[in-house]
Amino acid sequence: MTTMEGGTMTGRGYTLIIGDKNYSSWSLRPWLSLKACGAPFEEECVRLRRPDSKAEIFKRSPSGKVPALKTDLGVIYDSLAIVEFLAEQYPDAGLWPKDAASRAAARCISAEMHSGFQALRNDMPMDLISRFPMPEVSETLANNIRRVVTIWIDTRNRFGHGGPLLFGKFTNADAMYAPVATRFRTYGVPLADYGDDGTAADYVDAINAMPDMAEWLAGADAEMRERELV
Ligand SMILES: N[C@@H](CCC(=O)N[C@@H](CS)C(=O)NCC(=O)O)C(=O)O
Repeated sequence: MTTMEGGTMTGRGYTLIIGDKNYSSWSLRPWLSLKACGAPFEEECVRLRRPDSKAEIFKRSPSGKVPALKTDLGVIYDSLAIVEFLAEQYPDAGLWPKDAASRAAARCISAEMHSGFQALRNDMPMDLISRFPMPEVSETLANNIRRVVTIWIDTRNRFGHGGPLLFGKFTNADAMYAPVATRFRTYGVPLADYGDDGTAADYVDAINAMPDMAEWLAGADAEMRERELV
């Protein structure tokens, strides 16, 4: 079977290797894109923060990181590579916007998230079910937050007319920014202090209101309860 681009279409027997749903922001991203394209898939969770976590991940993912997507074409072991792969495999799912200018913008902001925002990652790690005060805000962290707010406002204003997400309907760009939206809620970030005119706060609400986010959150909650019992 071939895709429209002439590439090989997989048999769709996907397994997504993920970390704990409460903590693994990189796992959440391709999981959301898989849900959005309606691809049937199995999940396999490797518990993070355990003595054997690294060894267990290496058994499944050559980079020693999650997420990884097992397909009949091989293991795709990076979040951005997975969502690109899904966009190729499911061209009708709209994982990238159809219009070239929107698609280029979506790829830019997705790549920017994938390769940057180190302070945001380190100082405000994803912890879905918890609520924490803001950490001490370094200049780098403040710049990271300001940049995310700017990206969300610009993208919503330019491309977001068809719905509440960055390009209206769900795209891979929302997958890349969804964990940030949860972090802003976990740490109660006062977005107005970072240049928000209400657009970024609305976007945080829109992401957190997605049914797929609710499903992931329920999974995180269940896993955390199970952790307490062990
Ligand atoms: N660039 C990778 C980053 C993946 C990553 O850092 N994953 C974390 C979990 S969210 C991980 O595997 N940590 C375990 C470790 O490094 O041992 C991607 O986009 O998939």
